[in-house]
Amino acid sequence: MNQPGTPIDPATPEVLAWLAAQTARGCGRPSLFKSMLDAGWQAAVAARIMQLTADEDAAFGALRAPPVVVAGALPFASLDASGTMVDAGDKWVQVTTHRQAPELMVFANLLSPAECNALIDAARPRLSRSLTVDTKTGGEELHPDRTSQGMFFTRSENAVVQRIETRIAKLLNWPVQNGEGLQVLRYPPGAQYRPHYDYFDPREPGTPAILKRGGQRVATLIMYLFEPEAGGATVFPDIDVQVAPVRGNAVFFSYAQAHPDSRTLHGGDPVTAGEKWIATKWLREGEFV
Ligand code: PD2
Ligand code: ZN
Repeated sequence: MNQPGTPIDPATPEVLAWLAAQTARGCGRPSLFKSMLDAGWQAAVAARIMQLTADEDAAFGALRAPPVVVAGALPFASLDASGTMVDAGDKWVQVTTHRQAPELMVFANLLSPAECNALIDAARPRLSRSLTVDTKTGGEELHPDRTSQGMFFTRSENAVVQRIETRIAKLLNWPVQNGEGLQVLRYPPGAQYRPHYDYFDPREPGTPAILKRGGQRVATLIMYLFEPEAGGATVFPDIDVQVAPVRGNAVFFSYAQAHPDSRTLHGGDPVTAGEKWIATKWLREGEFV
């Protein structure tokens, strides 16, 4: 096995010779791909070595390893006896929407107006055009799917951030240390966040490097800090859910599988008037360092 991060070309002469020999024996392309997976090759690497066409890639999908299922528990909110309230430590929070498969909740007034303002004021001077994690390298890149501006707080960076992180940890039964730093995004008019998954695609070559900092993402909490005058809903096309960006409210969803079967495809609709501000907390399997 290659050491993670070692930039070597996996298509060694030995592998290419083996592929040629199998082909000469009459072994078909699907069987060849399956043999590589059985021998422990990652699907994305095998696909690259075999130079699969887009059609083959789609057709061989069923041969790939089953979705990566995150072992162990997931973040979750424990409802009280009424089924509508959750204890978040320093306050009780009302659940206005609750769905399963995927687990999804909308919380009302998770943040106070003063907390929303404090995050915006601290974030504003540090905004820059949003980056996303580059799944090819594990670094960061400017991404055309995200036309907002953003910044990251470090964990516990100031008193308000610390208070909110402690509240989220209690709300979702998940250790503070397993959370990434809060990300704040500002969407000016016209900005949007095209539909995507928040987990890191196991087939991407940069994913092993990303996962070293606490494993997979297993849940997302998007908190609305400032309401646009129009547009800006968070949408989940696979489950036909739209969440209005109401100031202080938040939407939570978890994903046990780093796979589209999680049905957690989601995006931010374009803001059509005014500005939208959010803070996102992504939760990892393990301690985020
Ligand atoms: O701002 C949103 O509605 C949004 C949509 C999709 C935020 C995120 N993803 C995110 O922060 O991951
Ligand atoms: Zn997202």
